[in-house]
Amino acid sequence: MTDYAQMMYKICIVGDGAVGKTTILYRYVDGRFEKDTMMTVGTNFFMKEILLDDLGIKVKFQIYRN
Ligand SMILES: Nc1nc2c(ncn2[C@@H]2O[C@H](COP(=O)(O)OP(=O)(O)OP(=O)(O)O)[C@@H](O)[C@H]2O)c(=O)[nH]1
Ligand SMILES: [Mg+2]
Repeated sequence: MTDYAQMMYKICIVGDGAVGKTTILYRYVDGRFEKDTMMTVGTNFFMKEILLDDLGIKVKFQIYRN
């Protein structure tokens, strides 16, 4: 089993209303197109983990969106 070094990034997604911020996050994090998004109220976040095998690094993203 590989012992990965860990990195954590917090990312904030901001932009004009209805430009597709929530949709692109569903696509990246869950791999699906969510066509029935509602206007996002307040803030919450998605988690995404990727493994960079060649570098032996596990990267965690906490992606906040408004
Ligand atoms: N066809 C298509 N529709 C998209 C795409 N991205 C977003 N939409 C549509 O555009 C609308 C707004 O998308 P959202 O992801 O909710 O936009 P948002 O930027 O999060 O909006 P707020 O939360 O109100 O700020 C939704 O009806 C989506 O289905 C895309 O790549 N293709
Ligand atoms: Mg949104």
